[in-house]
Amino acid sequence: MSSQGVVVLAGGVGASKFLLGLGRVIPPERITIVGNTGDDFKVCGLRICPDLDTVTYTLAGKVSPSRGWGVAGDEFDCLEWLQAYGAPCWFQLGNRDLATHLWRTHLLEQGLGLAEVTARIARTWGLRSQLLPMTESYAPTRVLTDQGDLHLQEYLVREKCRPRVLQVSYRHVEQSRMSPGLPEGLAGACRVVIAPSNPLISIGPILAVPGMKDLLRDSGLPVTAVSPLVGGRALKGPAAKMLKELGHPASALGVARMLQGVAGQFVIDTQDKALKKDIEGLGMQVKVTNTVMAGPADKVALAQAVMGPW
Ligand code: FO1
Repeated sequence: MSSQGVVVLAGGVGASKFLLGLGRVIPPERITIVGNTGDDFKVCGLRICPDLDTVTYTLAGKVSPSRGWGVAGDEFDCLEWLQAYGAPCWFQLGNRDLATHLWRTHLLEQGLGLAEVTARIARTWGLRSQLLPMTESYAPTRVLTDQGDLHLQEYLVREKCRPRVLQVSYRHVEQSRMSPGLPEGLAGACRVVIAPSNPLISIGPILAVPGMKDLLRDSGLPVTAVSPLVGGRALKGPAAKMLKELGHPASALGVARMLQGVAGQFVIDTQDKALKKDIEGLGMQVKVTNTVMAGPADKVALAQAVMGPW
């Protein structure tokens, strides 16, 4: 890889949209994606990697456009049969999507690492970028709430984000190691991008992998983050509610504070231009532009803004 590569830390839906745009601005082969696996989950013994799958399906043009996750046109009769057996079925797994989880679990049981398994699945669907899980071990994000300690997916999907959040933690992350391939990706890169993803449950787990922050800092590369909050609201997901309940400002400023010391450049939406000075006060360069990716042109324009000049 030439030194024109980009490493992107990515959550699910927002990150995937951004990656579609970035892949039109630089060749996709030059993009190394570090995917969050903190939202990984086990259903009937199957290993589900929602964010890795959302990135894969989106870049492959197979994602459900209405949901932003899962496979377009998928059907759910396997889930209906599972329900008849009494299996917990609040997590919607479509028939085609289940094939991915069956195959991933099978390969993991054969002894392959999650990085290799993810690469094989990505190759199957023609991804030209390199997709790496943040770690190969299982380090699920837990949400301590006023209704108990929940797996992230229980909080997000089963409880529909209703409980009040008291704490977010990344279980077993201290024992995890970053995936092979990341140092090489960084060695050929000219920039690290933190995609517009929830800082607590998408980017937080990636940065919590031991050595990750040091590796980014020691790379000497500019680290550019895109705010996932616009006008104090997340376009998708519970970022604003979670930040507020944990005592952070539910705004681009709150996100910038969480990324202080990691990102030196921050992209915020035009609706938030009043926050520019405060974020600059954190020692970050700030760019104000449209960050709402409604269509393909918006995605490309945002990727161009991120890539500079700064
Ligand atoms: N999100 C939901 O709101 N409801 C679901 O039933 C659901 C199932 C699901 C299955 C596979 C998958 O890859 C993603 C799925 N998601 C579902 C999305 C997921 O819960 C989250 O949006 C991410 O984990 C956070 O990025």
